[in-house]
Amino acid sequence: MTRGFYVTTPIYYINGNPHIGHAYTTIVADVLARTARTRGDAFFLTGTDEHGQKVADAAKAAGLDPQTWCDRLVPKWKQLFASFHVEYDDFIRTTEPRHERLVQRVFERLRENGDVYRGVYEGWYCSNDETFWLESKLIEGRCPNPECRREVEWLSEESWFFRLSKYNQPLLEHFRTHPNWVRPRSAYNEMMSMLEEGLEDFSISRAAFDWGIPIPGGGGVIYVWFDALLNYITALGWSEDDARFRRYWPATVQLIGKEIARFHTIIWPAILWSLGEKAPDLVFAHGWITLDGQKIGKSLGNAVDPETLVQRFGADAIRYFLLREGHFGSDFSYSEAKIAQRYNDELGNDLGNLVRRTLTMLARYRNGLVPQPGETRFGERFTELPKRVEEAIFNLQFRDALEEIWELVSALNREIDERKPWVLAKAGDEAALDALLYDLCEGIRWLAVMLAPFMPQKAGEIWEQLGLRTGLHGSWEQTLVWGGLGAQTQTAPSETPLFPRLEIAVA
Ligand code: ME8
Repeated sequence: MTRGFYVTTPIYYINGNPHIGHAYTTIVADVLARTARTRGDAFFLTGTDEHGQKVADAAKAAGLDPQTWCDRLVPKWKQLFASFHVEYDDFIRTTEPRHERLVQRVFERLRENGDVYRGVYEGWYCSNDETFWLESKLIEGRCPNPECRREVEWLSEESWFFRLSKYNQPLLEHFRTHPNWVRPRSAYNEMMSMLEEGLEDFSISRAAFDWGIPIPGGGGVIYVWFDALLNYITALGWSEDDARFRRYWPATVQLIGKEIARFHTIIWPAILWSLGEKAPDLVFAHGWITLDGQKIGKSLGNAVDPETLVQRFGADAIRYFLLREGHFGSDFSYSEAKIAQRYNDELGNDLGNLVRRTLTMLARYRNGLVPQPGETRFGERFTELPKRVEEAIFNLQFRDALEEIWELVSALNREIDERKPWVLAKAGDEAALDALLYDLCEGIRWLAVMLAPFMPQKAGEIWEQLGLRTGLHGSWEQTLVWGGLGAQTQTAPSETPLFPRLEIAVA
């Protein structure tokens, strides 16, 4: 059976409203899934992490029981993803019966095979990070996470443990034999040194509070991370729908922010191996969007409201910015001035004007009808471009992919500037004018196809302006053959520019 492409995002804590960081990972997953769908079968999962103290505390502060709170928050998250044109295949909530059932089954399975055992846990716990810390790691008695630094509490309770130490050697081995399974390199190296330091078993039950999945047979609830990680296989129907599970597992790529790399590249594969399943092919731990040098986040209170950004710049411009601004994997800083600049220069001037100028000339010289192709100056030169763009996307180098696409944008603009269609028209060189106008329209058609994963709505608008109806999301190999645009296609230029200029007051 051929395997489908499976991409996941973290499931997000819903202790508050979503911010731009959550939109970011989900948009990246969407770009991958949309590109993968042009080649065949793809499955894209996102969702919400609803158990644990953090969510329980937020509900309490709002005077609601946790379930009611979650039910009220989830629509906001779904709305956000819809505003950004995200098309996931499944949205999982950890309070759904399908998930609770699976987590309990896994717990029982691991208890039977001895990887989950009973002991006493004593230690320092940070409820904000839902993490136990060794005393030696605390900084002045507080949580060592630089983004948190909250007070930790001493917990002492009977507990169920997961035998992580048993997987220390297999993990080291896996990291050594699969040097690209965790990217970027910085995350790989950091995880490798944790493995070299040695792993300890850790507690996976909580007796002190009850907002979680009950441990089968009693004794508290299951630790929120143990519960949450399993979402990735719940959605595939692990232990219930084997054909579906085998079709997508191991995941092609699991996207996460770098702060949760330890959970996904050390604990997660260990749990999977304990179940007899494989580790994902790739975990990519991306960098942070920062504001004034600090990670944007709920806890710091510097969160940027994504809906406001959509209203101001449009969803596709934000998608473009997020993928174009930083190298995927590295941190990058956020500012509205930077978004506005890319919007006006790259989207408005380069791309938007190219489409407008071309279609205006076509209307003037050819009644808006695509002419017969002539001798092309582009076909050969760009034959390899789609392949290079695709490769960059599947290699998660989104910035490079967009830069490659912009080579074509610039080449087409240069062609207009240098060959001056108005001069050809005046000179009555009809054959040269036909060939040039055809190349420009065909180039724009190629741009729409390659930009569709990044800017689905704008690509759709370009497609319509070209007078095309279907095929925007088809296989690149078949669609991107130079000359594919039919002569005599009636174009339908729009009055409104694709990216109306923003007047910006930049501080
Ligand atoms: O960690 N820049 O949920 P969470 C880039 N529930 N990405 C950011 C970001 C920023 N400033 N802020 C958040 C959790 N993100 C757990 C995950 S998975 C089994 C459980 C993104 O609500 C990034 O993907 O804290 C990060 O890893 C995720 O949101 C954390 O979301």
